[in-house]
Amino acid sequence: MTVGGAPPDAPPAVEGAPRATTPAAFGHLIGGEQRPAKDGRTFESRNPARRSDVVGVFARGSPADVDAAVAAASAAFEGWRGTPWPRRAEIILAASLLLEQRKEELARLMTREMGKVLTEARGDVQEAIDMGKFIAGEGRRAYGETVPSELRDKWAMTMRQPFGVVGCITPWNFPVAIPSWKVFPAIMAGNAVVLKPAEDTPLCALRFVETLQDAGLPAGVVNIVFGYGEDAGDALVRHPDVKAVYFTGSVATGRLVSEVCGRMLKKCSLELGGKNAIVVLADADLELAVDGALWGAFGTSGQRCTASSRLIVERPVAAEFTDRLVGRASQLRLGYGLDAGVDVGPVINETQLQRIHGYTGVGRDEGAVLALGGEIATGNGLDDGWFYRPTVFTEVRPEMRIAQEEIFGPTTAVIPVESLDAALQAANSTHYGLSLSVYTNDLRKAFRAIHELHAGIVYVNAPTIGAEIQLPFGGTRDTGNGHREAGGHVLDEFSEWKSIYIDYSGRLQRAQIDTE
Ligand code: UN1
Repeated sequence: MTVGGAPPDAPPAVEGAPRATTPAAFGHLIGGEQRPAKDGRTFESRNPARRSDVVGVFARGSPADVDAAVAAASAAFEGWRGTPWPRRAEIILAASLLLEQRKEELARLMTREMGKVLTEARGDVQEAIDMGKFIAGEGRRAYGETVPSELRDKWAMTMRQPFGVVGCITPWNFPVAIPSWKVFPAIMAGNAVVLKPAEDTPLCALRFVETLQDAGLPAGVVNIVFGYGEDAGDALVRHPDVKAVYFTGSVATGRLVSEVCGRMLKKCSLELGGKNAIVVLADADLELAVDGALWGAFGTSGQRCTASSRLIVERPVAAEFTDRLVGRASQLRLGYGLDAGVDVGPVINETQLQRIHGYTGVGRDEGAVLALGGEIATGNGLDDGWFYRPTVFTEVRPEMRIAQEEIFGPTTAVIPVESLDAALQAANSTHYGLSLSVYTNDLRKAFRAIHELHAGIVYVNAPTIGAEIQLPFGGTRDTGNGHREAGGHVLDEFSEWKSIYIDYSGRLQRAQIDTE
């Protein structure tokens, strides 16, 4: 296998545009260089809107590749840890500015590699830019504390220290933003990283890390092993030299990651999805709520852990809300996200398509009313992609599986309720607790909802998607294990504290004993 870009017989790669030629081949990024898999295995990344379009062929990681990447990260760690915080920040800021320059190119690649429409892909890259700029500010902050000692002539203070080599495992739905949420703060704090991006979006991850290298990041500080969870991801989590693991993905995989980390006494931060709800109260601005539901449920084809997959509506306005929603959703145009006028792109792959369709059967069997969609979309140029029609179920009860389980597709469930109390109870009735929202013009009801909705993120008069990086991101219950990404406290996730005592009395002073 040749690595590092287009093979000799291929024309220069034009990202964002399908090619009919031999696809480019890419190796793992280890110690600043692309390397083929030790066992020579590869896998393809394909355009989900045009299955015949192969975005690239990638090294498929095995435990041996993970070993090599961790060794490269370990070798780079000491030098990086010793690099002053402001200098590390400058590199991150420079990478963010490069991302700004490359935003369009990267967004087009993203649409090609995972399907989200171009405007949303631009937003994904923007979220990474925001994260880089935000965290770079820590380079001249990252304050520790000076703390009074109980003894005379003794000084006490704290400082942050990195963990060492950390592992980041990221999903395909935000293929630049989510790696940035983990990698930028990890390296800001002085860690070295091995990143295992989702097998569906390897090239987005590579392009993201290349901006860091182009901005001056020393080789080996961030490494990538491509491939699948069961071999590369698992080996990364189990590696004894990986001191902390940051994972975004499914609850089932998160439990496995957490079990291994628990046994090995590693720090483990999990972000595991949601079954988010918009509550629409009878006094709400209904058109605003429909706008929000449409964006929250069908943006990114519903493939966000923040997606508005439940719409809990007070009975007096449920019929009108549903009619307007179905009317608007039926107008959404499916297609390739690089084509003008497309509102909704494909879903990521065939497995997901079948899973989403399977839930349509589940909803029907449970007695919910299918008001829109419920089918795989074909014709009009959609046959070569994984497209699913925006789907709306109505007359859904909170306990139904389609109202409890994360579908991760363009399917939403309208749940009529009789009161604010019933709405809040229904909203809190799943195992997840990522993002919940309420539409109301009644201040008292809004504040009651803010107080009682049990989630990591609550919105008022906005849908469940649209988190900004300067606030903590994460959720309660099975959405995670109590950690938050992003936000002003993010360095707490990526560093540990060192407490320092300096005794300048010149004599032995015993704490707790020689106090006056
Ligand atoms: C995700 O779906 O995993 O709030 C992340 C949002 C985005 C991030 C979503 N800013 O929807």
